[in-house]
Amino acid sequence: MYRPKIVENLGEDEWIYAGHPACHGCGAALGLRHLLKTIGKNSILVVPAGCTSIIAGTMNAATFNIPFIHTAFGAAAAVASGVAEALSRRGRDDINVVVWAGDGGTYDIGLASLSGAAERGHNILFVLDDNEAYMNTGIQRSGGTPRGAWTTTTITGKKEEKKDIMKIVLSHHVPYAATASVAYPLDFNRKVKKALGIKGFKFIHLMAPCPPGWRFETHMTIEIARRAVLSGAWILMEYENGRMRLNPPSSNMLDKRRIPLEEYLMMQGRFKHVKEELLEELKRDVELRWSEIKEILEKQGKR
Ligand SMILES: Cc1ncc(C[n+]2csc(CCOP(=O)(O)OP(=O)(O)O)c2C)c(N)n1
Ligand SMILES: [Mg+2]
Repeated sequence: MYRPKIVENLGEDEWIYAGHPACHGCGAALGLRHLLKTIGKNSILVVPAGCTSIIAGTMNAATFNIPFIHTAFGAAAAVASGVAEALSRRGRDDINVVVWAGDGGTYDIGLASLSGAAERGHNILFVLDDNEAYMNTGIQRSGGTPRGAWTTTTITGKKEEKKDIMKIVLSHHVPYAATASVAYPLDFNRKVKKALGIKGFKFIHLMAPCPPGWRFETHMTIEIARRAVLSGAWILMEYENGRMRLNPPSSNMLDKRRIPLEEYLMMQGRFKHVKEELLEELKRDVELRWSEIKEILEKQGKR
């Protein structure tokens, strides 16, 4: 059977069965496949309400071949804290406790429990599966929806900027935090492995495009995720003990070697109403983000 090399590099084992009910082209299903290949069977996945609650299977069907806990929408990090502490008391430091939460379950309703778990420093890997809206309930805006994006509750485009969740997480002094993308699975794999090797609360923010919610054809998921990175709208980076590093290809993009932002935005129906003035504003948002990154790197260089 033909297998793309990239998947071979992540290993032969599959912990997510074929035939699951995710939409065609679902970025989250792909991210989960790669995540589970990396964390392996000695792991417990903790998942709040969201698309993954459905992908996990209904009635007597199960999609994941590892232990899986469904939690209330806001509670994933609190439940994972309890699981991690119980395992620790039993001396079971061989089991990974991994939260997989949507943007609604992280930026919004799950923020208090995330903050508590991060501040207490429980031994958890928290993966934010960001599809930039409440997709499971019909594409409502979240704090993670970017400015300009259409959703069913922002029909003329969201007016507010995407919340900077990374800054919030970093304010808890966590030992490891990174961004990742489903278009760069080996980078994601390396970051998950690295996080699992560190004790305490770790955070990975994974960009996972959603064909029905972002309004694009199902075979375009990877291309769109890749263009998010190549246009500089999504930046691959990692923080270890508060020190930031950019990762390829973002690490080569400080001098603006990027594709035009519209080559990312205009592939998606959710941005099709965006005209010149708003496009300029969205470009300014991206530039502002990059100038902040430059400033952080320069300050670090002086230390
Ligand atoms: C307290 C509460 N409010 C609302 C809901 C309904 N609900 C279930 S999933 C969901 C949206 C989840 O969005 P997100 O976290 O972004 O995950 P996605 O569906 O996009 O994967 C909502 C509003 C709920 N389950 N519990
Ligand atoms: Mg979502």
